[in-house]
Amino acid sequence: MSEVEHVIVGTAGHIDHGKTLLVKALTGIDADTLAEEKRRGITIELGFIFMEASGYDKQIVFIDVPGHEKLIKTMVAGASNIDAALLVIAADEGVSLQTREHFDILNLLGIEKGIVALTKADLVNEERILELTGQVKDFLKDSFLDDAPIIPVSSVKGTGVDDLRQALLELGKTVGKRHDSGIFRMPIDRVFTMRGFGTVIAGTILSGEVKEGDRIEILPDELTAKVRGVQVHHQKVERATLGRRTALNLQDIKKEKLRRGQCAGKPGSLTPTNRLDGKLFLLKSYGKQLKNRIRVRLHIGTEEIISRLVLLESDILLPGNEALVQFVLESPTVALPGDRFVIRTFSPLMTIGGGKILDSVPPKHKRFDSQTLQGLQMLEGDITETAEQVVMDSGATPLSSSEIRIKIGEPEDIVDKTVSEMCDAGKIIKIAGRKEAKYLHKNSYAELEKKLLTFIKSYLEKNPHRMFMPYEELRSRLLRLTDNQTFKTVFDGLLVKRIIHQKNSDVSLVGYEVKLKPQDQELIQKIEDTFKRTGFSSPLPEEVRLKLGLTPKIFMNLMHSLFEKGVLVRLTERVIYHRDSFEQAKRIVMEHLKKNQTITVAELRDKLKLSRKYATAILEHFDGIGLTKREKDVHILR
Ligand SMILES: Nc1nc2c(ncn2[C@@H]2O[C@H](COP(=O)(O)OP(=O)(O)O)[C@@H](O)[C@H]2O)c(=O)[nH]1
Ligand SMILES: [Mg+2]
Repeated sequence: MSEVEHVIVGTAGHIDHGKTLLVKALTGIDADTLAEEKRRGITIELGFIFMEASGYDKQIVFIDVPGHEKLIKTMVAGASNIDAALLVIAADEGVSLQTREHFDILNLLGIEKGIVALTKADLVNEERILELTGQVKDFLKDSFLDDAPIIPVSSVKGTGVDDLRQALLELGKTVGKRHDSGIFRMPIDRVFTMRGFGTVIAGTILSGEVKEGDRIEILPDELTAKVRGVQVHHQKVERATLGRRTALNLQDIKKEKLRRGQCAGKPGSLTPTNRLDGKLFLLKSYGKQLKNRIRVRLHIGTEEIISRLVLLESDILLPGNEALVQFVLESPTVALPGDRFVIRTFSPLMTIGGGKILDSVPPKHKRFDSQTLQGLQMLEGDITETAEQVVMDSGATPLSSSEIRIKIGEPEDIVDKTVSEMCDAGKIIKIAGRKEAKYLHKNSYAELEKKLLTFIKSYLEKNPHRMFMPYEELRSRLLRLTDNQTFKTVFDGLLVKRIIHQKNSDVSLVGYEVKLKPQDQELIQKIEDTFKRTGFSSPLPEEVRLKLGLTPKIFMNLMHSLFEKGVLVRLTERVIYHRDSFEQAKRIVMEHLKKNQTITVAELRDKLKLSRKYATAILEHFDGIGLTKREKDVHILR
């Protein structure tokens, strides 16, 4: 059963124009099942009615919405996910207040198909039908219902009902497949308890699928529940997919925690937000200009939220115009880019506009900020632009293909392809070296490169005697901005480009030279001379420092630059040689080893006529750098 595609048709029209009776005439089923609905003769809740049609390979499902002006909220919730509209206009009354409002809402929600039924045809004559048909045509001019069939019916007498049913079946055939991001999402439009079935949520699946045993999340509350059972068309099924009217029996969750307006989704796939960015169209019929920060009712999915409307690019919005806006919500919700919304004013309660969500988890924006506006305009564009904007917005935090997918709500294969094209085009940069590749926008990447170079530069400025910055210090600075893998990628990139170079555990800028003050230059020369002169019997560093009368800090800096240049070689903490003495010692040890295969500390001591301290330091240093190795009391070539 669940294999059959659903065509979801929402009724629309003024109260008492005959929507509910028409659905009953088409299906034999009364949508007004509540006792209150029966008593008052009006629709209060959303009704879902399946139309049986033999030999038809799709399933028409009606959502019967209330027409009462106070129940527009319910109407929007019902109409937000429909494939087509059945606009009902009573032949005797013609186009009325809620006919207009419902029609506006259908337009704002981006509904693309529909049929018009002129109900209560039995109450008027042929002439009136012709006249009304003309009026309705004018009313629908240039809208999505421009070419829609207009069919007179009488639900009481049954005339025209077959024609209408036939037209609906034809229309159903033209409804294409819905766009699927592959990730389960279902705005909840009803919550109830069913005898023997427990707590049930119902809705239309917007994307992905759900099956028995799945864990789902209820948002924005971030509650999880387990799907005990799935029903489509009153039948138990194993799974339900995109576009199906679906009822889910939940366990591990209390009924009191559930309500219309929440959204069921794959855990972790939707992020609750208190802000939404969108493009808003203000209805011409509103007739007034809109000011910044007015409070509106925002209808999105099956939810209604009170919200401040921040105009991002102008001080006022004129009727019939569009603008980029940010909604500041009074309670959180979840949405995805591309979702449609409708806004209504408080008093009088009136639909005044609607549009499309561009960013579903935006930061707070400064108004009139050109970068913000540009970014939003880009989100309005095609998928490549949207994906690029998403990566750009993420800054120094790289995103994987699946993270990008979740943010833009597009199918896996399309996103993967887009990502690899953007990567080839150099718009985004791959951060390699992890299980899942992640990507950084080229601007953020360039920004990190710049930061890295700045860190090295400022280190070298602060340490004028040093030619290098310790690698670990650079790394820890970068890690305040990004993760380790990104740091490595940026660092290696600069190495390859020969902008920086690395020496052991130090890094510097290629071509950087220490420019010392003349007096420092002089001191350095003095230190060098001291070590050169003393040869193998070099002094303790501390002795040199005291002799020159330097502070430990200044002395250390000067020594550092001698080490960096390789003028001095540190054998141990206390034994330092000039490079000439070091090379000479090396030659002597090597020659001895060639002749005798082994050398001991005592042998070297006698050879160089040195104290044991120096001989030990020399051999241990050679062991340390892997030239020799120690075996018991002798050192041999490695
Ligand atoms: N004579 C006549 N009455 C109708 C027709 N359709 C609906 N009605 C009546 O109009 C009233 C409102 O109908 P209902 O379906 O509840 O309207 P809704 O508010 O649009 O759902 C009811 O009393 C119906 O019996 C029709 O085709 N002919
Ligand atoms: Mg009704």
